[in-house]
Amino acid sequence: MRTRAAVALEAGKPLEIMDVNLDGPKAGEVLVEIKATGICHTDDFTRSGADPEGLFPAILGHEGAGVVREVGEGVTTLKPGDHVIPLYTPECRQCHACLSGKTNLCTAIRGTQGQGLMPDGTTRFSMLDGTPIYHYMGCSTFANHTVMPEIALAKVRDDAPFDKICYIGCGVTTGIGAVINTAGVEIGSTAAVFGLGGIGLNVIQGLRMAGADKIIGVDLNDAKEAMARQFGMTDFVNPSKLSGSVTEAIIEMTKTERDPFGGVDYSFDATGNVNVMREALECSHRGWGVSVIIGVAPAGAEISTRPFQLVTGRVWKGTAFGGAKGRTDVPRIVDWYMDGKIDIDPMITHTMPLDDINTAFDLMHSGESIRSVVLY
Ligand code: NAD
Ligand code: AHE
Ligand code: ZN
Repeated sequence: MRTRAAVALEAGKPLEIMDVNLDGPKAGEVLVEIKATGICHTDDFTRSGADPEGLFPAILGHEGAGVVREVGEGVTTLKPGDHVIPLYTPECRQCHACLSGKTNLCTAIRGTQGQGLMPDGTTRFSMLDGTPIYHYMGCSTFANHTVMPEIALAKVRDDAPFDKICYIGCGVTTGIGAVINTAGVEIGSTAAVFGLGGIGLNVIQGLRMAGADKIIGVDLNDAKEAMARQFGMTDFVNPSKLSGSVTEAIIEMTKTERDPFGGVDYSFDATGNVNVMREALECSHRGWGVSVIIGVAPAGAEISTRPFQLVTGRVWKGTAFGGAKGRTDVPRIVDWYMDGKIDIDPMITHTMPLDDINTAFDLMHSGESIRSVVLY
C-alpha cells in the first residue's frame, strides 16, 4: 500500500512530507493506522544527528495511538479494529529480561530495532523509487500507517481519545513511571525536577500522585512555571537568575533545624544535559538521595561527579519508558486518564496536521509548546 509520512532524509534537516510504500505485515506483525502522534524531544534528538543510533532516511515518531487494520500470520492477541498504542519498549513476556521481573527492557527485538529494521532484518517502508526507509524505535508513528511486531503493541480500551492517549506512548508513562517504578517515591518526600517540558511535567504529576510534600521545579524558561504549578510543583527555580549554583540553592531550600545538611530525597533529570545530571545528583540528600536520569544525552557526552557523592550515600539511577512494561502497564495508564486520576489535556498545547509537523519542532525549540500532537 501507499501511505503518507514525514521522512527524515538527512540529519539536521526538516522532515519531508511524502507518499511512501508500505509492505503488509509478515508473520507476527500488525498493520496499524496511526490516528495521532506526539512529538517528543527524543524525535528531535535523532532528527538533529545527535543520536549515535540515528539512521537516515527514516520515519521518526514513537508516541502514537491508532487502530489495527490487518494482522500477519500467527498473531493471536490482536485483531482488526483493536485500538493500540505502539511500544518502543516491547514486552514479549518470554525473554530473560521479561522473565527476570527486574526490568522492562525486553530484549526480544532490541537488536534489529536499533538498526531501524523489523525483527526479520528488513524494512517495510520504502520511497516511491524503491529506496528503503528505516523504521525508528520500532514505531515510526510519523506515518499514517505503520507495521509493528505484535509484542510491541498495547491493546487499549476503544473509548479513549487518540489525540490524548498517544502521549501515554512515551511522555506520560516515562514521567509518572520514573517516580513510581524507578524511584519508588514515598508519601512526604521532597523532590527536585530538572526540565519542565513534556517529561518533567509528568514527573511532577507522578510526584503529586505519590504524595510528595515539596516538589521543586527547575527550568531556564520562566514560561514553564505556571503549568508546572498546575500539576503540583510547589517551588520554582530558574538557574539563570541565581548568583550561585542550583545545587546550593536547592540544598538551602531544603535545610531545616533538624536537617542541617539539606538536599532532596529524590531528583530527576528531564533535560538530557550532562551538567544538569550532575547538579541533580549533587542536590540529592546525603545518605539516601536517589537521582534518576531520564534525559537522553548526545553522542559522546559523559556524566561525572566526585565518587565521594556516592560514597556518602547518594544513588544514581536511570530509567527508560519509566520502567513500564508496556502491554501490561499502558492499558492501566489509559484507564487512569479515563477515570480522571491523571490529567493530560492541558499539556497538549498544540495540534496540527502531518503537513505542518515541522512547526512542532519549531515550537519545541522556542519553548512555546509542551506537547504538540499531529492528528491524521
Ligand atoms: P522538552 O523539550 O519538552 O523539555 C525540556 C525542558 O528542559 C525544557 O522546558 C527546557 O527549557 C528545559 N531545559 C533545557 N536545558 C535546561 C537546563 N540546563 N536547566 C534547566 N532546564 C533546562 O523535552 P521532553 O520531551 O520533556 O524530553 C526531555 C528529555 O527526556 C529529553 O532528553 C528526551 O530525549 C528525554 N526522554 C527520555 C525518555 C526515557 O525513556 N528515558 C523518554 C522520553 C524523553
Ligand atoms: N539511541 C540513543 C538512546 C536513546 C534512548 O535512551 N532512548 C530511550 C527512550 S527515549 C524516548 O523518548 C530508551 O528507551 N532507551 C532504552 C533503549 O533500549 O534504547 C543512544 O544514545 O544510542
Ligand atoms: Zn519519547
